[in-house]
Amino acid sequence: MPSIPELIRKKRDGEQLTDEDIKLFINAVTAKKAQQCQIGAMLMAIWLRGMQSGEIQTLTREMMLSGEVMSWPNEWKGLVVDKHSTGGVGDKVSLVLAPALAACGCKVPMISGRGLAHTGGTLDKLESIPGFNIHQSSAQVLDILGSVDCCIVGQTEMLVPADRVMYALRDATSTVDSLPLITGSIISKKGAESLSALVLDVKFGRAALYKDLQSAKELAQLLVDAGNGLGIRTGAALSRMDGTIGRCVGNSLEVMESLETLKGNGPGDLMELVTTLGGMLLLMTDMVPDLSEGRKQISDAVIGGAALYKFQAMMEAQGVANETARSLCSAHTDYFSILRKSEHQMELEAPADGVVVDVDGLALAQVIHKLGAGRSNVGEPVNHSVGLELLVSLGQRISKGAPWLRLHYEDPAPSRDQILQLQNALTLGHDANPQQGLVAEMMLPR
Ligand code: IUR
Repeated sequence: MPSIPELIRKKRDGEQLTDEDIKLFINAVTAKKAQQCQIGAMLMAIWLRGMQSGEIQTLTREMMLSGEVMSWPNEWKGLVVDKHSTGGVGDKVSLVLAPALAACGCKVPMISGRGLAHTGGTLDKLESIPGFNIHQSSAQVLDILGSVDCCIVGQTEMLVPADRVMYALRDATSTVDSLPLITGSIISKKGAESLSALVLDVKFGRAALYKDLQSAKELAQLLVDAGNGLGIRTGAALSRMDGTIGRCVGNSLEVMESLETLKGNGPGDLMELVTTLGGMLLLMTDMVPDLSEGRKQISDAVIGGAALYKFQAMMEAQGVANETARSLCSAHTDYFSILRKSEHQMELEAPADGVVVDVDGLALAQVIHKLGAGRSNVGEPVNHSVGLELLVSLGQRISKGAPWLRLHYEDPAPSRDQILQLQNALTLGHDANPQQGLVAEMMLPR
């Protein structure tokens, strides 16, 4: 049996690791037999030398097997689905998509994450709803899926423990941005959910992890191959992430916009993503004959109110008081009587007459992150009330002095530089640019 230093040497020198090598290493990580420095050295060797597709496949499988793998009743065969996004600004897709899929007959054990760098996290958003409990055991997830068909929860202690160790060390060793490590981390957790189908929203653009379509496609292909390799029907959408998704960014504000979407008043870009990703999942589970029927069923579930009903039931099942859940889902909700409103708001004005040709989502997200909407270190609290509302859309004509952005803030107040950064995020022109769809390409399993 090779020793851990021998495995590190092999990868360091650019050799391929065998299935046995990878299994041995992941077992040592999980059993805490590998020293932190050894794990760090292996991560760096993988970062530098990369991995062949067979190695990535084995890494993903062994990581998945490092902990509990969920199992579902036989009657749910073919129906259990989930979505993963590589992270965006104002990305509230999960809050609308999970209940919409449930309304279409799927079972959705959605395991989500917290905010990372400038991107928000679904769990943080949901925790801005008083009482919402993202901590649910596997037994509770099974129970909720039995009655409500969807839940959105955090990763339990038992699920993919190897990823927990490796992820923390990746941060500490500057090895986060390694394609094999990203693939193993994301897909092992989806594998442990024992899914029938998975759709990946791989973003590209200014506010995404990968800036250009080509590198996003490379990641998407690795993720799709690894998912299919585990027996999950896996597809991906490559979606543009330059501005914001919808008009609200920040935890409470995004919950508000999600609820409005579930009441049929959603912005077009959010609806495009929800119907595309949902339609792909319905197609991959053979619930519909083609993508356009899948899109239609998801859209009907959102517009017709069936998804809102599921969201209300999910909130109640995850700890929200019935009265609160009912009130949030009623026709004329006073959202700020339930969700916390920031103490201060400030409106920024258009500096000239013109047409909105660009809004820099990254610049906006960076400012509200610093004002408390996101966290800089794991475990820090976030201020759910901090965020912003865009008051204009791309292509809209606006007059000098008209408000275009409302900032919600508390302590700290925005500095002069931060206000300037927000103001510079708006580009005005003479003519509207032709609008491009958000989804540039789709990859569906054969
Ligand atoms: N999300 C994950 O679960 N794993 C990763 O490596 C990244 C994001 I980057």
